[in-house]
Amino acid sequence: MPVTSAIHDFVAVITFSNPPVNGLGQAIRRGLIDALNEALENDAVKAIVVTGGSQYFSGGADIREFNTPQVQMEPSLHSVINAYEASTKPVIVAINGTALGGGLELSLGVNYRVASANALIGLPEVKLGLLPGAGGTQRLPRAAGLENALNMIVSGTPVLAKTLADTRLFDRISQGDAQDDAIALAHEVVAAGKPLPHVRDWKIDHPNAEGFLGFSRTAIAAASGPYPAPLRCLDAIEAAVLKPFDEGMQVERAGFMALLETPESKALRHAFFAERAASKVTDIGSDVKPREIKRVGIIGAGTMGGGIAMNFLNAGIPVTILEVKQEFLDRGLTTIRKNYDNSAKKGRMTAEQVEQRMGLLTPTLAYADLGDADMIIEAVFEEYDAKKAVFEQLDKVAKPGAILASNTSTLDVDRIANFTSRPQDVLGTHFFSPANVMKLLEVVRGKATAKDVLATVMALAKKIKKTAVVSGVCDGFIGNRMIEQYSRQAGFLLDEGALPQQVDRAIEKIGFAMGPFRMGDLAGNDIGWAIRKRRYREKPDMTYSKTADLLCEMGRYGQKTGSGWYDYKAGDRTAYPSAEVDAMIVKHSADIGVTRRKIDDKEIVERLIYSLVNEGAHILEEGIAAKASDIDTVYLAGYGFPVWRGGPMFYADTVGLSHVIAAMNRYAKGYQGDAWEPAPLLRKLADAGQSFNTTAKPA
Ligand code: T1G
Repeated sequence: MPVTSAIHDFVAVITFSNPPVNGLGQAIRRGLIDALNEALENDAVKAIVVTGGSQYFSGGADIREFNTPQVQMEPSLHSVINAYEASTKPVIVAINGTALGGGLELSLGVNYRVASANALIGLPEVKLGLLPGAGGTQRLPRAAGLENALNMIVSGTPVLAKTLADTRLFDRISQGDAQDDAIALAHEVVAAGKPLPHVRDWKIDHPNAEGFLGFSRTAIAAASGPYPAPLRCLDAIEAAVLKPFDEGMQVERAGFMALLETPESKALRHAFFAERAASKVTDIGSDVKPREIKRVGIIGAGTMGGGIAMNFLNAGIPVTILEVKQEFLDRGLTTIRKNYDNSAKKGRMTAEQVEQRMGLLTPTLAYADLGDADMIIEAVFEEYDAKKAVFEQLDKVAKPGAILASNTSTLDVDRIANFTSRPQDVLGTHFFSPANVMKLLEVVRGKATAKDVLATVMALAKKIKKTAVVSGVCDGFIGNRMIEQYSRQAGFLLDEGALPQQVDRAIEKIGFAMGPFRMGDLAGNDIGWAIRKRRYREKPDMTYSKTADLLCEMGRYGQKTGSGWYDYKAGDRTAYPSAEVDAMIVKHSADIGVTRRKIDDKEIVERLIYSLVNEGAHILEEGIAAKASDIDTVYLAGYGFPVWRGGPMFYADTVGLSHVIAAMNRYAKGYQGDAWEPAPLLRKLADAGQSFNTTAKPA
């Protein structure tokens, strides 16, 4: 039963349950109303306690209902809160654990609130591009004070209940069991015949509310960038201060409805769902039991290997790290320690924690020392010969059932798996650099990868706080295969008339963290050069602008060599446009007989993003990605795609796929037009008026 009632003496205890986070879904809302009515009709009941009865009081509105008819069905959350507020018998909420969004708003509608000291309390709606839509903006400032409420609502960050102990929000902070304390309070209220207080009647006390709101408006406007929600939150809070309660509720309602329709909120909600959906693999059910990972081995103590190791150390998992030479091992360990020491200096961890983590790390030069590892991750050179040497060794020393993973970013995982006698235990774990910082992890499922191996790595990813997305085997997997098309377009734009700074500026203006050329300078242009050299052999038909090769021939590898697409000054990461590079680009256009033309920002943005979209469509069609939202998650978590645009596939859905095709057809008539052959899936969906993302289709 989603909602149950039990009578303790004369107190009705109503408990609602809706795993995983006690969201206030339709069945819960209905059950809460029925249980209330039953308690009101029962003469033996003198007071009512409402509780979530698990580690969650409630995560708020059930977001799984957001795109379904249930969300419109009565009773709405408003109706539930109104009914509880109108109760003629005292109602006490027992906040046993996390109370977020609508869960906190429900609590604010009743007469008394008891919270566990360590329960997390928050209104996180702003993180979904919304504002609290069930009275939170009106009641929280009355109960927790204007400044506390504003901070909580505008940041969306939850706080511990005990930090609000000196406000009117909670009548009691519980050190033990919140439900027991709520029942005790019910007894007191009934015995004393206490009145039924309502938060809506309370005044907002602040010595200079208007001054504070004015100051906050300036600060929020400056900090909220492209997001409309924070200022809308402020509007509603201001109405709580300046207007009667019911009028304030109308301002809140209007703000909520307006935000619901904004592309930013749609994109944020899509991103939230997409990330959680990515961890679910269709053919792996809960019957597939993950293997236990108690110890990890890592081959290679370079930048990648060291960064990967830190993820496990941070999660308390011991790591054995292997190198071929003592000198490399020493250097790797020094770097890891330096990273931790830097974090300690910035106050992010204590000196003791640094020692604890370093204590979990065992360096070795001997493969035999990896015999007790439950999972071994290889992070050596991107060459088959190097991988072959490592995996043949691992096959000899790894214990039966150990998972063997390759951190390759472009090579064929199936071929790597066949270097061993146990391809079922092999898969790819593609970390992004710096591996201890970047959230994305592409988990590459080989043809032979066993289900429990994949399930293990997906669960492990959660443990080390990565956003994991499953990719099939192909050159570049999801992220890099798409970025190659994007880089090709960036190069063609140079051939035709643009300069690196113009391309970067155009794409950064729409919200990308970094344009393709600044990104190349950061990552090292020599890496792309090496990959292209391989491509020239393997795929001679694939065309590229020569400018990137010419740049490397000039020795301009990027920040690490002090110059790349841009010039750099020592100790300064600012990218300064380079006259030398501009001249090289202009000369190259002349050499290939292209008359340079002025290219506008719109064309730059469309060509860069639609090149991602078209390759994404191929990837989806080939089953390399299981769903469009997985591709979006890759780009949001790993490639600096602006979150408020929801990822490339969602962005294309928002533009409309037929518009995307129309633009591609235009570009097909231009320079290097062959790149613009629409993927069959894109064409099919566009013809049918459909979108890539079916579950989170923008309305
Ligand atoms: N409803 C339903 N399911 C939810 C949920 C929710 N509100 N929140 C999370 N889940 C699922 C999630 O999909 C995942 O499922 C599992 O719970 C664990 O989540 C009118 C309109 C609660 C702090 O914005 O911030 O009230 O993948 O992996 O790190 O004002 O989820 O296991 O199947 O994230 O422990 C306001 C959003 C709604 C809360 C838990 N509420 N959620 O974090 O685990 S709007 C929110 C979170 C609202 C009213 C408005 C976090 C969490 P699965 P998880 P976690």
